[in-house]
Amino acid sequence: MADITGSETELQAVTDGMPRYRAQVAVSTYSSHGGVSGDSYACRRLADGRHIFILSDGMGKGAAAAAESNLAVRTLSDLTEAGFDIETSLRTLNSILLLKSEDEIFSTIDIGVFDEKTGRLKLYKIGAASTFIKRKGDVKSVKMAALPMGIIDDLRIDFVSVRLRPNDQIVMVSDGVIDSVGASGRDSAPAAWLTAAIAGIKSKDPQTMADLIINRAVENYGLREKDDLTVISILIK
Ligand SMILES: [Mn+2]
Repeated sequence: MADITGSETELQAVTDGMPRYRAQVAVSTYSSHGGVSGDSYACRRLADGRHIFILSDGMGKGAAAAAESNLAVRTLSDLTEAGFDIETSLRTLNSILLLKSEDEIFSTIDIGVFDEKTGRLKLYKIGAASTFIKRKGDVKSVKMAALPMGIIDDLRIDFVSVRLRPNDQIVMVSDGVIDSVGASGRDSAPAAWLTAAIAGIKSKDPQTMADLIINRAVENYGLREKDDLTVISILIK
C-alpha cells in the first residue's frame, strides 16, 4: 500500500478535536484446550479518541499460556489507559516479564492504535503475526520482525504507520490463524492463504469477517492439532 509510511507530512490539518472517523470492532476466537485460550486480547477506546487493540499469544498451552498473555494484555491496557505512551508501556511490561524470568514467561504482543481524529493507524509488533489491511478488494500484509517480550533487556520498539480511509478493513490475527495452512512449509509465504481469504470475503461487517476467518482456519487444520485462534476485525467509517 503506497501510504504505509512513518511520515506524518501527509496528515491533513486537524483544526479541531472532533473525531472524523469511527472504528467498528469485532472479535472471534477459538480455543484448542477446553475453553482456555492461550491468546488474550483487549479492545479499548481511550479518553483522547484513540482506539487501542492489543493481542497477545502466550507461549505454551492452556492455563499457563493464558496467564502469561493475560498479564501482558492487562498490564498494557492499564498503563495506556492511565496515559502512558505505547513505548513506555511496552518497556514497563518487558521489565516485569524479565523479572519473572525464572518462569520463562514470554508472550508475543500485537498492538494497533487507531486515532479517530487523524485516521492514522500505528502497528507495533513484538514477535507477533502479520496484520492485514484491505482497501477496495486489495489486501496488504504488514509484518515486522522482533523477538517476543520478556527475552531481552534492550527491547527494540518499532512501529508502522498507515493512513486509513473510510471502508478500510483491518484484520489482526494470532499466529495459529496464519499457520493453519502449511505449518510445515513456513518458507513459502505462509500468509498467502489468509490474504486470499480476506480478499474473497465480501462482507464489510467486522463480525462476519472475524467469524469467517476463524471458520476457515479451523477447516484448514482439519484433524491436526490446532493452535488457539484469535481474530480482531476492524471496519473504518
Ligand atoms: Mn499461537
